[in-house]
Amino acid sequence: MSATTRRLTTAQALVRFLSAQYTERDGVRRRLVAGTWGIFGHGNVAGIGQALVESADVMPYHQGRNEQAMVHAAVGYARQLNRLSAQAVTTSIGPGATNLVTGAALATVNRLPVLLLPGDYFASRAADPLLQQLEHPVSADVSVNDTLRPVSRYFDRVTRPEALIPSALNAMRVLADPAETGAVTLALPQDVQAEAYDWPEDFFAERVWYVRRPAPDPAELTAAVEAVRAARRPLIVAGGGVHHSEAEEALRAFVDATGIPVASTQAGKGSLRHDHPADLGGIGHTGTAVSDELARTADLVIGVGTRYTDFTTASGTLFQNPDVRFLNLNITGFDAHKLAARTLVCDARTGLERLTEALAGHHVDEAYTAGYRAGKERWEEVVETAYRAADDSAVPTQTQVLGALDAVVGDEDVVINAAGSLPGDLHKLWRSRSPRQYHLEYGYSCMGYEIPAALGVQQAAPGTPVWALVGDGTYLMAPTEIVTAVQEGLPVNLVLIQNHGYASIGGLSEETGGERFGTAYRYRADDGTFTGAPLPVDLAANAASLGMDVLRAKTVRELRGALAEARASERPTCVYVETDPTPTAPPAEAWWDVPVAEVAAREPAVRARERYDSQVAGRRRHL
Ligand SMILES: Cc1ncc(C[n+]2csc(CCOP(=O)(O)OP(=O)(O)O)c2C)c(N)n1
Ligand SMILES: [Mg+2]
Repeated sequence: MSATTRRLTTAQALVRFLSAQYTERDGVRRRLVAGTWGIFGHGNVAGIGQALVESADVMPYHQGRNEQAMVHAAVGYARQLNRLSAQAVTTSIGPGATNLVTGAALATVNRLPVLLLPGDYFASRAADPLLQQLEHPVSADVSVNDTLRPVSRYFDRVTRPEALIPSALNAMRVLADPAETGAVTLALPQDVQAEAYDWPEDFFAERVWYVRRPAPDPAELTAAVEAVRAARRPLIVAGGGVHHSEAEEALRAFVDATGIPVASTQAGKGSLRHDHPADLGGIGHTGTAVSDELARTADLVIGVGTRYTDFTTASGTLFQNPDVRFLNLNITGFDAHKLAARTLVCDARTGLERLTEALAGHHVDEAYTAGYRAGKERWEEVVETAYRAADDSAVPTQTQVLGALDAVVGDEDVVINAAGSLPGDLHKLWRSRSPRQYHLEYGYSCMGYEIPAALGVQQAAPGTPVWALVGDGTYLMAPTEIVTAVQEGLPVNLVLIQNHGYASIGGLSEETGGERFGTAYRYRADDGTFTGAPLPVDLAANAASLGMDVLRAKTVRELRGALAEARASERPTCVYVETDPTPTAPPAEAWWDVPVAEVAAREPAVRARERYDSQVAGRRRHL
């Protein structure tokens, strides 16, 4: 160990430290924190901000417009790179910091790494209360940054310079740990950021964080192999862990060897290519008929890297075989133990490889494979019907928009979406051609993720066509990073679907007795409801005003042309399309629990409750 020291501020030391951190997996080394997004105000302008100027050669800086959006961009980046590289986000104190909360929750829910560096009050308390400081009357050390604790996988407030050393090391450990990763927050009191300290030189040495691939425990593996051999109707549920682990090849080898079919969650879709004979598409509430039918009768459900959200289990109603058992392969014990499963707590790729070896010679019955292949063919017809427009000169429906996009994209394109009616349509219909193509954020389903995430994905995959698909409601929630795309010359594509409000929640409201209340973007009518004419907004003009090229498509034919033009363009381009609301999406194949009023004065809610009670009766607890 060298005894030399370097005199730097805490902020300068942190930026230097971050620039020397690397991950390594499968022999590939990457920067752990590859860049820093930032919006400056007091709390970071003279601390981290000054440090970033000094370190511009080793720490790229990206200017954002909204703190939440900067986190989304960083999350998109990390997901595209299989969590092997992340970005940091620095903010001022107060509102800049609390704007991080939604992004942090999204990162943590989806198990995706992001480093958050909000400014904080003076550790010295020399000038309390600062502008934007929350004074908690009975807990003097509480600041607004404490709102980040429940949504962070690691949190520290660095109240002295030297406390940065353990804190920064722990932050890297959590960011790079596949079982623990998520949002990591280092709250940085602004006086400490500017304070000088004699840092041991070794703090700045290059450090490699190995992203481990733990193998299954031998006893767990033996039990798992027995369970698979005994199963007559096994079904794999592929989750996001397959992608994070880059286990797609291992999954395909397992499936080719055993004939066990794969249904996927929103995060797991694309684990097998859509045209693999054992790929059944999405599962659960937004799943395909063939997946959900198999799920109802499966005797062994093999979850690989899945969290089993209510969309996947149809709120506990999907897996109806009285003898169904679960086998969960997951890197976290927490997820592996869900549904009282047999567990394989290990890396997805390593676990699948070991299972394939141990099951050599095992294959499911031909009658079973023939059955699901026929079901898959029937569903392909459903997709064709939903995609096809009888008349090219007509206004497209939403599924016809997806059909037009399907016709234009290549294998490498990335399609990003998070909320509205698109996630359901995409989960049922999208034909994923490559592992990274289907980028659905459905852990947090956060309106406004799409556009900033497209920036992060584009930064991580230069030269790849990237599409953010958004509804009008989602667009209005967070169009800000269009400006950033223009500034950075990121040629992202935006498909903006105008249907005058929340089509998805409108439909849900109708089903659950809410009578579409408050879900349309319309003028207030004489009776006080928002049922007047649609609002005269022009979102295409809005996107153009932020600097995007805009192509307006009125018909299916124009849409196809516009999508092709956007894909070829080297500028950020928005394809704007107003859709025909005629429903052309296949209906849900499984339920989703949204509790309905048990007593109500209005008839629609009374009827909805009757339907609700009959669905609830089908819920199972798996023990
Ligand atoms: C930040 C956020 N707020 C609220 C919701 C609840 N929500 C889910 S979808 C949706 C409406 C989306 O509207 P739009 O983008 O126009 O898509 P459409 O439903 O019309 O397809 C809402 C409000 C959410 N998912 N995220
Ligand atoms: Mg809408």
